[in-house]
Amino acid sequence: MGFVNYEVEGAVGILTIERPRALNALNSEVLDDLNAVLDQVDLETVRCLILTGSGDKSFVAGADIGEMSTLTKAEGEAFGKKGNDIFLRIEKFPIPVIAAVNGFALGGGNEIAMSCDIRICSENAIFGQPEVGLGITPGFGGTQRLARLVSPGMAKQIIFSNSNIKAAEAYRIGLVNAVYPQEELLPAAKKLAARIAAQAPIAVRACKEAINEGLQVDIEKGVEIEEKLFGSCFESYDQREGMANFLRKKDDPNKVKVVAFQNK
Ligand code: CO8
Repeated sequence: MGFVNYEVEGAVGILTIERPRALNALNSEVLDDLNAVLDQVDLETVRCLILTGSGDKSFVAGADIGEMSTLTKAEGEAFGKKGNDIFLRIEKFPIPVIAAVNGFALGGGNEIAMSCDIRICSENAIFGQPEVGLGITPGFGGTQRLARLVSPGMAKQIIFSNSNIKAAEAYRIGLVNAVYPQEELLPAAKKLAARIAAQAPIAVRACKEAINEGLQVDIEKGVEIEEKLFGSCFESYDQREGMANFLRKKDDPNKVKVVAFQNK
């Protein structure tokens, strides 16, 4: 795919946005390619995705400012919807998605990272929503996800003042879960993804759905959502075998084994 490379290593899929001449900025073609690559993910075998950017300077330097510069109001709204539809698809993608933020994550770059389930970054990562400096609002979910992920007050400060933040500050406010030297970032993302991929896939998917759906409703409805998803895991091979393995292990520690979950 032109601007998005997709590779599979074991049960982990790695999507790399590759538009190095524009620091991986998102134009319509990149967004289309990303959507097409998501279509290719084989959910039978791939259990976790990593999203990263090419090179060691930029994850994604935002939406393409050249493409946006002449849009009409209607075209602006349509471009916002195009990005939002794809970012919602990432957010709701059945398997977990880890953003490995390897440099600038500005505007649409921070927004795509926030649509992933987990964010880790390199020490040189810079996050920000510079849109008000360009005369627009964040348009790919930034006002919504940043306020939910950090806090409304912190999101407003970052967005209103067009202030970029460094990796350490992103970690302090909870925007990323961990910071690594650049060369250790992808290996760390792969290690985390492989660990997730080794768990019972039906259960991991259900956890993602429960957390995402539950955050949209009050606690009573949230626990109902969890109950249904919890119940849905029973009678699966993975639930039976996961629990039987624990019980065998209790009888005889020599019987400890790693369960090969089968996604069924
Ligand atoms: N769009 C298009 N091209 C870009 C972008 C971008 N967002 N970012 C960088 N580039 C290009 C530069 O134009 C340059 O191209 P060229 O070599 O042809 O001149 C190349 O990438 C390298 O960039 P720089 O020379 O500027 O590199 P520096 O190291 O000097 O600076 C920065 C790096 C600080 C990242 C700088 O490039 C920069 O500030 N980029 C713009 C960052 C930005 O403002 N991003 C937010 C964009 S707005 C947005 O994302 C809104 C999302 C919602 C949209 C909703 C639509 C309705």
